[in-house]
Amino acid sequence: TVVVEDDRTGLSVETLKRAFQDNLFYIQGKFANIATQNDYYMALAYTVRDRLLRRWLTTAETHTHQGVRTVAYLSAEFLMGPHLGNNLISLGIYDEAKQAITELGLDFDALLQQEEEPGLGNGGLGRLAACYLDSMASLDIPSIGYGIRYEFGIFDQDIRDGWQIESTDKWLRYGNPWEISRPEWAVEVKLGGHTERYTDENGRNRTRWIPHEVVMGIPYDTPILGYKTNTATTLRLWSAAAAESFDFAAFNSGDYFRAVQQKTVSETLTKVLYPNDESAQGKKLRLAQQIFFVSCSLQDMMLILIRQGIPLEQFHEKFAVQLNDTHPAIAVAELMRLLMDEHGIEWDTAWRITQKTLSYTNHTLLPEALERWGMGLFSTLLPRHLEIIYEINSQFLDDIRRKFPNDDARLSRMSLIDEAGERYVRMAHLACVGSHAINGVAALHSELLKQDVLRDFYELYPEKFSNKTNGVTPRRFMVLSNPRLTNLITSKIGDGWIKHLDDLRKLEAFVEDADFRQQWRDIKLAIKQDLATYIKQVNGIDVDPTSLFDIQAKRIHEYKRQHLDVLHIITLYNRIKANPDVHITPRTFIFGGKAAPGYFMAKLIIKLINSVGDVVNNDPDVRDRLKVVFLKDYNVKFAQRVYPAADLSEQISLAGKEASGTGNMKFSMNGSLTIGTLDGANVEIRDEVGAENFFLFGLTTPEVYELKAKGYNPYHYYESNPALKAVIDRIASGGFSNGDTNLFNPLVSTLLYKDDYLLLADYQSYIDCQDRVSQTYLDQEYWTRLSILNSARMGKFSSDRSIREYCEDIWYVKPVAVELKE
Ligand code: DL6
Repeated sequence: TVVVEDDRTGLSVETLKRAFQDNLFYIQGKFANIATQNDYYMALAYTVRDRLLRRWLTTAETHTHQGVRTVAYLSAEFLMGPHLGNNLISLGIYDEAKQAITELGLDFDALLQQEEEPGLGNGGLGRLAACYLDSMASLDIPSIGYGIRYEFGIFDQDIRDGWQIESTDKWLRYGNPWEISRPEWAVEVKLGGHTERYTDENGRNRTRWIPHEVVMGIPYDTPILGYKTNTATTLRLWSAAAAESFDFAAFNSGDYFRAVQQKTVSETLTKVLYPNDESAQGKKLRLAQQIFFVSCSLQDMMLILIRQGIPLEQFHEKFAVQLNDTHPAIAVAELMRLLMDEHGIEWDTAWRITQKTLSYTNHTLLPEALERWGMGLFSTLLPRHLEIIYEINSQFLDDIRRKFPNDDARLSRMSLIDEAGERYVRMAHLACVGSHAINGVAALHSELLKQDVLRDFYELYPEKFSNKTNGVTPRRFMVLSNPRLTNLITSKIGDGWIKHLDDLRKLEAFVEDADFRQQWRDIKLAIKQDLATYIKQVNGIDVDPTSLFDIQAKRIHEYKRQHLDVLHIITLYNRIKANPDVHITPRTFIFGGKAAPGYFMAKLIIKLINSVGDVVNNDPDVRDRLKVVFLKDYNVKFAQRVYPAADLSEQISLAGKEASGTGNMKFSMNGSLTIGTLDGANVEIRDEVGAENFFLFGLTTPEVYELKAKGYNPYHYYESNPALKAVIDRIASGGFSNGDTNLFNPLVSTLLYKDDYLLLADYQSYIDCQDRVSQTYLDQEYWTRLSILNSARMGKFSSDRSIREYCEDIWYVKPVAVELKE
């Protein structure tokens, strides 16, 4: 019999080819001679999307039919990365698609590269949300991600004369084949205005909000297919639109500008992602973005229940809503408002539902990242929410008074309103009070929350607190990013590890197998060679792939201490200058990361890296033993090339500052060794891989506290350490700025006289540790053993493990199998 596969669902190479050509013709409207690379990418993307749709719709149908309990993951950021390759992996047709495209005479890798990634996040927090969506779908957890469809995501970064230059990220320019808009499910969001009391038909006192403005939220849905399962969940991103797009009264009176003004103002709401990582600025538009996506999402959940005839009193039974940091924390007041004002539910019931529904993850210990909103702004934009927050606060403070009588200091520390000076609404406090669960993102971070940042809340509600150490998806960050290593691992232990990452432990059996080690090394070298080729193309710098690739890739921030890495580079450079024949293990220092556009010091660090590179890379005394490369425009797509290429991963934040880190996990999984402090998840990574397989340096968190308490004097370290002094002096005297002693002065004087992040205190320990790294790298067999053990012991850091913990301890949501009907 002849079997003809359906062009929209068939998975064979022949069918994929036919479907691709069909989509090129009927969707892109092009034939081969005039088709652009982007047309080919789109045709392939639609071919893949077609194959997701059956699973997606069947999942929705199954979940609706069974009335399942669902996780709603609320996040202002989802840093998804390109979808095409990941979807091919999840569908299990990566090789077939590659063959089909190649047989059509096209370059498959070029088509993958063609995708403009949706950069709807700044860094770790947004990427974590994306990993969690992947794991929830892969574990068959009914779930939906809710966020904002920013028209411009994180800016594109260029480097000119060593400085960061930003440009807008026009990711939607050529269309987005992965999303489907659902204007029929639009909802309205109110802003501004005032409130009024009234008595309803049952004689109850109610409040109504008369807004100044109403904005429409249009949902755009993207399928999230789990790895080799039928479950495809949804990422629903909201785009703002004017409720009334054209003011005819204004138009008719001849005021053409005013006729469209409302539309422009409304659409501004979701125009752009705020590019600040770890810093909160009380900007009106940002608060408007937060209420916008939170209100849209909560209303959407209510509509889902209403359509199914489920009473809203059961809201908390049907939805577990996770607040990804405080950006969605206004949900506490908004859920109360919707339940009471819009659906007539009494305060006490509404409050019970709210607390049972919501849970809050904290992602930062930095004081400047804790969100608070000035009262003036808050009351103007959200007058009704402020009333609700006042009432929550009044009941909350009564609670504290009962538990801790006569403790006014505690009351003012814990109040939802900061009243010392100008008044602010404290969003972390609101989130803590309105949630039934509060968690940090690594063991150390969760402990520090309890001891320090949220100590009062821990004393009041110890039962709410737990730790959920972050994880990352091995599908994107191993299978897709590192096919060579994936194939080698799979050839030895089968492919079960992709869903059960603990299985990587089986690799330990091969550590003493010299052939295996050789293969492992060959793969690393080949990947480094690829990166070297890229560096040559983009940066014009020749790097030696056999040198130690020492990589620090993450947002640029003083607490992450990229400049400590630079102090090491200059230390080595000084050794060479003092004695050109000194032995140096050849190293390539690679940096990647963006600085917030308004963060002067971070931008100056980028300039310093590039300036040091200019000198070191071109000094004949160095004899190419050291190279310094800054890779511009670090994003998810690029990160996927970078993680597999590292020998050494730099995780060198000051202890007690990095909540978790997730890059640390991605590097280590791909066989790089870590040099790091006892900060964030480094602590647990070291526990897993073994202390002997981790390069540890630096002060511990208690030592940091102690040093600061007794009065830290960075200048003392400078004066008493000649090598350190020589490094700082070389920068200060213009050694990397053509003699200009002003350029890096802000950095130098901050280090000498302030040094909040204790670089000078950690300097010697870091240098000694780096010397051990250099020594260890000389023994390639030994290094390879450590590299294998690092991968083999990373099972804990799969986001599947994190999601299982959230499901069991916080969400109480169970997997639901999805069967495809024939
Ligand atoms: O939890 C994800 C990620 C952590 O791994 C990083 O350590 C942490 O810095 C980051 N936090 C933020 C803070 N944003 N806010 N607020 O991005 O979260």
